[in-house]
Amino acid sequence: VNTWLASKASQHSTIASLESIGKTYEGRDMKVLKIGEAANKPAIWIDAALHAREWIASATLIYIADQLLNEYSSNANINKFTWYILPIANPDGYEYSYNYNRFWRKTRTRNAADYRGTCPGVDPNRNWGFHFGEAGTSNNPCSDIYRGETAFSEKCVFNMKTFLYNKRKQIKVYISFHSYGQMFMTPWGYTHTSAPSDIRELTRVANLAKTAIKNVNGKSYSVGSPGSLLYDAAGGSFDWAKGVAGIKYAYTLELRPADNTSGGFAIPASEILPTGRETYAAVKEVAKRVTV
Ligand code: VAL
Repeated sequence: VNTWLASKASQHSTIASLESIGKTYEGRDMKVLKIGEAANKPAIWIDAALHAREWIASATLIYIADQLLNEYSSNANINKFTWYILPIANPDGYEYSYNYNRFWRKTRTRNAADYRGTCPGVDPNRNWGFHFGEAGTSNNPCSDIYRGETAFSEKCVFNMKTFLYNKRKQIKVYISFHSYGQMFMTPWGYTHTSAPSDIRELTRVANLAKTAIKNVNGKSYSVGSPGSLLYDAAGGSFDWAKGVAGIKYAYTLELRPADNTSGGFAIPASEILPTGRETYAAVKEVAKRVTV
């Protein structure tokens, strides 16, 4: 992925550049592709595979990056923004999922609270510093929703939040790609009993994106908060983006498939392109509807 990103950045060097936003616990660079001219336009951030096993999220974002590079100069809804693209948000976990355990979700950090040393890893979507440690998180290092000792204990999460916080005035849209479930999620993840004050606007845009997805291959997405569709999940990235960084349009997408009977995390490769196409339509719809 990093080789591909580097070659794309040099092929499109007038509008693209590649930057490391820091190193992971195991020392891997986290590469963000920036698409846009030097001028400081409002920005859209998209990340994928914060959860290691959700490979379709990375593949989809790589497809979208390619399309954005091709269309940037000719599409006004795309080039009104600068784009920040992080295709692998948890590279240590991704590598582990790739080589050792396909269904690994967390980071690979050694946990101080894990005395036997048998349960590495923190859920990087429970490790953000907004309502940290609340509903839908665990203090058990062996749990797949282990939140970590403290907020931002995970280097990959810390690196992302530092970048996002520094650019919070520029970034208007935050989107995190996960799988699976076919859901277009709005904040808050930490509770299902309250919503942000501008939830109507966030839901309006999400519903337009949902229609854009349906129009490509007929796939149905549901729109709502994690707690209304699935379960509460405090300490997630999009809650922090909205609640602390003040990024108005903050979304988490659960991509294909709808359920475990149709592949779960191990979705067939034949679905990569269709997923890429319909998700790109959703992203373009958001870019079109967000006024800057
Ligand atoms: N499935 C995601 C998670 O568990 C959502 C709920 C944000 O982190």
